[in-house]
Amino acid sequence: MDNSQLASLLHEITTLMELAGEDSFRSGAFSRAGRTIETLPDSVAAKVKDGTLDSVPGLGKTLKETVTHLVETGTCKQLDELREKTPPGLVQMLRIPGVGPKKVRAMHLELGIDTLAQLKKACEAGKVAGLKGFGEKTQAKILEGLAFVEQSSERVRLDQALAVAEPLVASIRALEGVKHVELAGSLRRRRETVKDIDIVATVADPKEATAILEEFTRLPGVERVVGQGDTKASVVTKLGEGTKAIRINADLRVVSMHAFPFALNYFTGSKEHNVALRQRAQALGLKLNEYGLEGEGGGKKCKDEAAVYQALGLEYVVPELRENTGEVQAALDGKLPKLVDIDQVKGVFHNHTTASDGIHTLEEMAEAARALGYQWLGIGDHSQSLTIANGLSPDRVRDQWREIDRLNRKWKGFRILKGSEVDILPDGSLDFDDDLLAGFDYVVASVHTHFNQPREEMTARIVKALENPYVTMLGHPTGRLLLRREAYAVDLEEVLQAAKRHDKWVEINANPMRLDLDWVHCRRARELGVRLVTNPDAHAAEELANTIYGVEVARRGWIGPKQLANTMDLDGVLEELEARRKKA
Ligand code: DGT
Ligand code: CA
Ligand code: ZN
Repeated sequence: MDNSQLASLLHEITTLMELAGEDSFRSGAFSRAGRTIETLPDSVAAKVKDGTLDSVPGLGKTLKETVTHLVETGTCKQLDELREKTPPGLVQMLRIPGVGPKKVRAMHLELGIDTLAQLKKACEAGKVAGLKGFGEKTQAKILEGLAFVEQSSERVRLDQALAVAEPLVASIRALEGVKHVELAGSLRRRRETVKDIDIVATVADPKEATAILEEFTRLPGVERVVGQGDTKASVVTKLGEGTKAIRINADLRVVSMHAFPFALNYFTGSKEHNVALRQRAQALGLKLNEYGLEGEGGGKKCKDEAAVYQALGLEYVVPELRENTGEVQAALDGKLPKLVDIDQVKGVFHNHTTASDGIHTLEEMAEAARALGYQWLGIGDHSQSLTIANGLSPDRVRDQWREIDRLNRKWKGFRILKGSEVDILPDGSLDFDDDLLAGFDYVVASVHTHFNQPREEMTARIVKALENPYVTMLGHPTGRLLLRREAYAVDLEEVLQAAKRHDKWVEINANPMRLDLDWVHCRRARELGVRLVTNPDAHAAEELANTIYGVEVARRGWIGPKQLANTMDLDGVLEELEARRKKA
């Protein structure tokens, strides 16, 4: 069981406890433990096995027992009992915007509603409106929300949410009277998936807030209004059309100029980062919340977020780092890392052309890379055994090399690099023999088949591939497809250790559907001193721009420019690859 599976069981316990009406103090402990475990690079399951669970912070006696049961059996008594007594429909109802555990409980206890279908019927019959604290309006919202739940998945990918959120923010910025507007929430922190779009804005004149919120609900892309008050509006936005349309909830909060930095900071989160900031404020005798920072002499003025951190005696913490994984202490000590920036990327290694399963030619890909300001572009088409992706035979590889040499005579200060994305075969050997591999500038080794191998076998397979002297880097190390396909079972700690031992790089695949290595393990790679590299794995020229998503993962993982191989300039990369080949 990996950490994210374990965390989701803990979150499930929290949710079920809330639905059962249990004390929020008790249920909160499970959700906090889940959040902690999500951010740990080491396998908690392994800690259970070797009896070192004590090293996980914040687990009391009960939680340790629960975690042990969950790891050993996949469940625990408490979870079994909760699942037993909770109709699954109640959990689904929580996805209706504006409906929390209290409302679900009321509908369940007083109207006997157990399923979404029953809820729909009850709303249509007007029964829900009659419940204490509900009313006609709430009932209508629930009906609309039901349609939303039917059409939306629980979380959406970062790129999908940004595609909706960025134009939305630009439109709000253009509204008359709006002073500042920023994305907040997990989207601003650039998490790989998000639940919704959080936006915070401010107006010069508080009387204008209502008008701004009203205009917001009418912006293009807004499909439906979920709720609208004096300071906040919630809408459902729509991306794409027909059965493939994606619906994302978006909240706009309008606050006063004075409160803006505090509100932006609060709604950016994460929740855990906020808690740590509040503790820091308390230690200074101050009180921090979404409205301001209060001391003995009254409220402090902060002109922006940086000033808020300054008032707390902290270095400014960029949103990507706000996960309470040590950033507040580092900010206090003046030891925050210098993070890599997209402008520092000089090239990318893992891209496809029409020779395998890409849709643009070598030359088209190269021109697109030049347009992005890159100094070099690595091509890594698939290898021979991957026939579904039109993998290259050794002869076709040599044809491609000749074509690359020909093209490379055209440019000054720019080069195409000869690479391959070579398949790691089920036994860990590579899909090309060493003689051919020696002829490439570099080699990306990736797993594309036999995803169901047991964990030990998969780990050994990848470690063996990393032992090959011609392999430069490991491609998409877990094979996950966000919200679609789980990672294959693999011990990333062992893989990272092997990468360290053999001086190999590990890819952060920048395709927004993948984003593996994930940020948690980037943190671990950083500790181990394993060099990382981000690659868009572009199958079309425009996908080269996806590199930004990989850089965001690196930033969330505290990675600086030196540790990301993409920041080498043309001379640097040629020298580095030459040195590696000499060693091989
Ligand atoms: P998401 O939407 O699940 O991808 O993640 P977030 O972080 O955007 O979470 P969301 O949308 O529920 O709330 C946005 C921010 O608001 C969150 O990052 C921190 C703040 N916030 C929300 N609820 C609480 C709370 O109960 N306590 C504290 N301290 N902060 C909260
Ligand atoms: Ca959010
Ligand atoms: Zn691949």
